[in-house]
Amino acid sequence: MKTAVVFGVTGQDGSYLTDLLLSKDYRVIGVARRSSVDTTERLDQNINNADFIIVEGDITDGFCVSDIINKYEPDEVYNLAAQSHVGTSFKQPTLTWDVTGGGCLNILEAIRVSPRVDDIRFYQASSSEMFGKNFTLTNDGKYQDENTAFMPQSPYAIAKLAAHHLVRNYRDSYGIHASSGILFNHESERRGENFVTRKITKWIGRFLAWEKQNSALIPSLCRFEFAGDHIMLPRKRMYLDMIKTPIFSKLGLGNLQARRDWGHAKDYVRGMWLMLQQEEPDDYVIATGETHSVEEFLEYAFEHAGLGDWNQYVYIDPEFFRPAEVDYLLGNPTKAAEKLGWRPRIKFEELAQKMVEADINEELRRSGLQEVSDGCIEA
Ligand code: NDP
Ligand code: GDR
Repeated sequence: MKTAVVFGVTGQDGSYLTDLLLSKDYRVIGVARRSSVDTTERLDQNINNADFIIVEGDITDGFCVSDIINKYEPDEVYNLAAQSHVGTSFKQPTLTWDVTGGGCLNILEAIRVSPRVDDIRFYQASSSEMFGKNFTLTNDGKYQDENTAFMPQSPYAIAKLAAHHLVRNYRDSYGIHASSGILFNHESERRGENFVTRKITKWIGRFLAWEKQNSALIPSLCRFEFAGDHIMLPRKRMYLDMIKTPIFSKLGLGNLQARRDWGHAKDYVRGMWLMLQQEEPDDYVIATGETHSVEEFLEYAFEHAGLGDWNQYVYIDPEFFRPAEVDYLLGNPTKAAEKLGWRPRIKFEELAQKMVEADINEELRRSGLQEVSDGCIEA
């Protein structure tokens, strides 16, 4: 039985990677940092699996990282731990540097000094954010691949790029089997709620549950009306007393023109695993090869939820604009397809559908309302 250590196990990718590795009969050691509240919600499905062990650890503590690697003697180590929010990295640049950059160095050093250095394979979660403003322009169009030069635009991307170069340097200098996956944005029903796709689908779920809860009270309700940054219920003043929360805040967003190459996290963790099954370590772009704007995601998600024109529900909040932006990301995953046999199974529309449906059902359930059945959402 192979053993894998997963740093960042409580995150979106950590949870999907754990599902995948356990399905392949690995023993998984998931490293979670100490927190005052439980952070293992995404791992509930595996918590009673005897092959899954959660250990406490923080990647900014080199001794702790070394102890874990020496104690559990892994065959594979995945570094998914990071301060992973680009917007937050502008507000907490030092912390981002220590966790997202320094954390990777701590793991590489722990592997380098381990007596089992030749038996350990390492995966680093690099990011398309490292390309920042840059792209490759050919007759086939504008995209990023393994040969595109990096031009990072945030403290997060700069920390990721430092880690990316460290991985290459440790591979070249010490012969460590270390690979970096340059992953483009990947989302899911388990995505953190302050990333833009999930923020949108979560809002839709909460709004529909709120609307449904109140219209259950008032059969003749004329839906709602719009006022400034709020949506109001109901039009008829006589019902106001019966309604607990007559107003609902609109969805505040920043730059809607940014374009991203969005895939599903479940596909992307398969790419991580495939990289570590190769004889030689290397770097690979993992992406869908499609690009869409935030506005297109909004349009699609609101349509699918049966809400129609998103413009009525959204306001632009300057708080969510970043000091520097990455405008255009479109990955070319040809190398991953040719060398790893990796291809995305879920693309933009199915991804958005899955997220919208999951959030509507979760919010309806939470409000004690009946869930909608697959693929038939009606507002
Ligand atoms: P998440 O933000 O969901 O997860 C990050 C994980 O890192 C969480 O488990 C978090 O723990 C953990 N973590 C944060 N700080 C520390 C620390 N000091 N010590 C130990 N663990 C820590 O990210 P994703 O799952 O989306 O992404 C996984 C990795 O891939 C990240 O490195 C991210 O930067 C990178 N990436 C992600 C992409 C995406 O689109 N999702 C694309 C490209 C790269 P806690 O739960 O306690 O907060
Ligand atoms: P990103 O993802 O920065 O690409 O990093 P995010 O979803 O945060 O932003 C995508 C784009 O949407 C714009 N945007 C908003 N973003 C957020 N979070 N909230 C808003 O209200 C909002 N309004 C507009 C952003 O400006 C941006 O252009 C993600 C993370 O998972 C990184 O860890 C990972 O490395 C990259 O993807 C690839």
